[in-house]
Amino acid sequence: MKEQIKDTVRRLVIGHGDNWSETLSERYFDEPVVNFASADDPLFEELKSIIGPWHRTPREAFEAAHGEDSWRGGTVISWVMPWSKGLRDSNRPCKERPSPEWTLAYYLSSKTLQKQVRAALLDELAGYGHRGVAPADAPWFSIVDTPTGKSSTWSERHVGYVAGLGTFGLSDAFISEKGTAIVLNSVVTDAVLPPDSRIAAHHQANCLFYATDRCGACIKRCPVDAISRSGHDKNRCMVYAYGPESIQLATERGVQGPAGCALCQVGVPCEFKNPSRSETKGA
Ligand code: B12
Ligand code: SF4
Ligand code: SF4
Repeated sequence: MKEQIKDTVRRLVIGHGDNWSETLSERYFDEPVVNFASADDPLFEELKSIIGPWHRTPREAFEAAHGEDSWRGGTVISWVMPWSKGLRDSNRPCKERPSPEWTLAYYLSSKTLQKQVRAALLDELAGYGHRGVAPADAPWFSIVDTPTGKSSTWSERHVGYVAGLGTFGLSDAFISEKGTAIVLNSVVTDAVLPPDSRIAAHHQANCLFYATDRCGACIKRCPVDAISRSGHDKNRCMVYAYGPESIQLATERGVQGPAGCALCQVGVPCEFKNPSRSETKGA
């Protein structure tokens, strides 16, 4: 069944009508990488301390959709959607704002593609007799204000970490085997499937800064100094990537919403691969 689910996610992403750029003559997204976590992995409960008590467990997510005591165990399916080389090439020379192609790709993927892929996957699982929920589309999903910046009730990156898809970087970005120029999605299902293992030594192991004491390339890529050796300033990043000037630029580009940014996710060693796979401390 795992292989069927992987094939389904690949088909849904690759075949989606919005996964094509006329100007680049290329897809926005390459083939996704799909992993599985046991929904009862104790790490999901620990996320309430790591992130905050507002973060939901898979069981809570499922029971909010299907009723109290409906949970009999299950799986979280988490997937990485890597941005294509053409799209990354378009954003790499940018020093101030993202390329027009990036803005359009960000808009299409967040407004339609991701939502429709999650819904279509849940439909396919229902065909096999399994119930599920897409937390990102649930009525309880929200972005939460904290003193250090925005958080959420379902963090796709932390879920990806539990599923063994990668780790966090100095810039806060999630570094997968397909790098950091990615989008992450997940659904919870009551299908009980063997989980993938977490091979990373710790939650920052894929980042060269933490693995080797070198790098910091993302610091230089950020136009507003939101990244430093002490990490990522989320508030500064948010104002730049989603604030009024970004919305104005998106409007000029014919898109409703912010223009996005992600300059720290291209032109860096972790752009399209896990850079610490062959480089470890002292190696
Ligand atoms: C709120 C939000 C933001 C906020 C805050 C980001 C943040 N760091 O949390 C702001 C506005 C700054 C932001 C900016 C951007 N975002 Co945003 N954002 C989100 C959103 C909606 C929620 C994030 C969330 O819940 N954070 C929770 C907090 C707690 O995470 P955190 O502080 O980074 O977590 C740290 C600690 O938990 C710590 N930690 C400490 N101890 C331990 C122990 C363990 C075991 C673990 C696992 C972790 C851990 O590790 C983390 C890193 O320091 C997600 C979508 C989603 N639902 O997940 C997208 C998301 C994170 N954003 C995304 C993107 C692409 C962007 C932008 C590029 C903007 C754009 N779209 O153009 C920038 C990139 C910023 C950056 N350098 O990473 C992608 C991430 C892609 C990636 N490779 O990481 C996401 C996942 C959307 C998606 N579906 O793909 N975003
Ligand atoms: S550019 Fe270097 S320091 Fe920054 S997240 Fe990537 S590997 Fe880590
Ligand atoms: S997304 Fe843009 S503003 Fe935010 S940290 Fe990366 S480069 Fe800086």
